[in-house]
Amino acid sequence: MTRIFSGIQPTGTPHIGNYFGALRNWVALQEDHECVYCVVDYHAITIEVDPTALRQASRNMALDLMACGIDPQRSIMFIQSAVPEHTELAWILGCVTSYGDLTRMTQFKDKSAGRKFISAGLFTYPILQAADILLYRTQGVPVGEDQVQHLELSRRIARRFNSRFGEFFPEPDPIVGKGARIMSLADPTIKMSKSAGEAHYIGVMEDEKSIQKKIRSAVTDTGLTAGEEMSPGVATLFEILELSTEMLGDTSIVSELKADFGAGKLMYSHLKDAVFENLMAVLRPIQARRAELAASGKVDEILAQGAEKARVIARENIAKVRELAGLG
Ligand code: AQP
Repeated sequence: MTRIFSGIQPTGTPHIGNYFGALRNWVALQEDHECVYCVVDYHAITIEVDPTALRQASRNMALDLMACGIDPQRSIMFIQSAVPEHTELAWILGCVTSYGDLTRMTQFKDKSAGRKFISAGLFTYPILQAADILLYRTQGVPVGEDQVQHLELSRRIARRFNSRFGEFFPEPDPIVGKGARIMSLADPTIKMSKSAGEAHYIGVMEDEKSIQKKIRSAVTDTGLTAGEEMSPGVATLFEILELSTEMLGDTSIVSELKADFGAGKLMYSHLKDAVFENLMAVLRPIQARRAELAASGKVDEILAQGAEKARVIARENIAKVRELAGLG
């Protein structure tokens, strides 16, 4: 069975970009793949975070993942730092990674811009990401579009390791579906993300009133006449509507509103109402599940079991890597 790996940073609540771009694919892939899903706390410390808050955030993210549909009975779910083989492999892979390749990573340029202190960890982040993926000899990685460049680097790192030490790692393929780049509703020229600020994302667990307010104040345009090209803000609203209605199994409202748009008579308030109603119909059950899971108090036990299963694979693969690389 094909093995899948993916990770998410415990930097607050997941947003609907994370959900539509990655997490719902994580859930679907559980049906017929061996899935390994990780809360990547080593990645989170590449920038300054409060240690107590981080430990809690990792557990909260695990609860969020389960609420979204990750089933720890079927998938291996754990916190990255509980499997230290990730960092051991990262060192080894760092020795087959080209410095020039790292300097071309656009995410580093974006994330380091405007920072007073730029950690070496932020720069070498893609090597740790390659280690996360390759440690499980992963074949497929469901990600949003912003991670495709890093995945291409992981493939190059796997090739270099294989040619220097002997064939061992498969080259992981990106799995990129619809919704792989959801834009901010407050500024549809930038990606929906938490680091851009509160206004720029809708949290999966966010309060209904707050979601409604963000959708109502989403940037559109001053009204277009028939035949004009859709503005980025309106396109983003339609994308969220389409993704939500697809999940709910009835997309007829999308065709109706698109026909109105084509005829130049779409009222954006109708579009926004439809986005809010359908998005909430997707999010409400997830939010209800999240509340139940938090009350059950079992997250530590689930994560410990996940880490144990992950370590079985990790130990076996790191032993082989050490042997191939002449270490120990
Ligand atoms: N806007 C997005 N649209 C679609 N997919 C997205 N992903 C992230 N943003 C979007 C995908 O979600 C997965 C987890 O991403 P992550 O761990 O990199 O999450 P994050 O960095 O915490 O997400 P943010 O909020 O977007 O982070 P910042 O603010 O740091 O940039 C990945 O598969 C990612 O592609």
